[in-house]
Amino acid sequence: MRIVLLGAPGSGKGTQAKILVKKQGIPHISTGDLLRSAIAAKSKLGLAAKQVMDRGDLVSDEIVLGMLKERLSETDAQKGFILDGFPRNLVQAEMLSELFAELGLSLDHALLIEVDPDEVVARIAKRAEIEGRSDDTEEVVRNRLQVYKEQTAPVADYYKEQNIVSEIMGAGTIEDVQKRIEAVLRF
Ligand code: B4P
Repeated sequence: MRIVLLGAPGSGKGTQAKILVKKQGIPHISTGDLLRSAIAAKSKLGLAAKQVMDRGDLVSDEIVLGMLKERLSETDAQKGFILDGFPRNLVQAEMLSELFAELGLSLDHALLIEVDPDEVVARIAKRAEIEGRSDDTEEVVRNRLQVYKEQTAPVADYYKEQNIVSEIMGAGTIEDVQKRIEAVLRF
């Protein structure tokens, strides 16, 4: 199964993806995690990405697509995957469609997790206290939400035209959201 998770920062994409990995037996591929690993490895790419991420802006499409292609070519991704954080804009959505066409693959589900913006800010503030991520400060989170509204929200419409979007209410506990996702995937 090939799934794309869509939703604002803090909507629970990464959180739900980690649970789905266990249930579906397919890997979780997060472009945010791939970028954070590049930063931790202090690679040239990572250093360039860090400056962009610390502002809450999007890293260049070519860099992210390059990393993603490499990850998708690994053995564990051949049986399917949960894509988290990609595509982040319409250009990336088109790049993904082209890549899938080349590989003869198709997407089964685009799950759009919907959460109220105030809830998102509160969740990320809580994570900031625990993890101290440099892009989780209030000012940067507000920019990430603006970038989501302008650049990422249209991706849901792109997939709606393909009739593969399921809207998931992201309010409630992590378990509540998980149950809603499972109900959709059963069909
Ligand atoms: P990401 O790593 O994708 O960060 P995110 O949007 O905050 O999502 P994440 O998955 O971490 O959080 P979640 O909602 O699960 O991106 C970071 C940056 O990387 C971007 O700003 C950008 O610069 C760059 N980037 C990534 N992909 C890119 C791309 N394709 N192109 C260009 N740039 C890219 O969870 C948030 C918090 O909420 C957690 O603490 C969690 O515990 C909590 N939570 C989740 N569900 C909850 C619930 N139901 N109730 C209460 N709390 C909940």
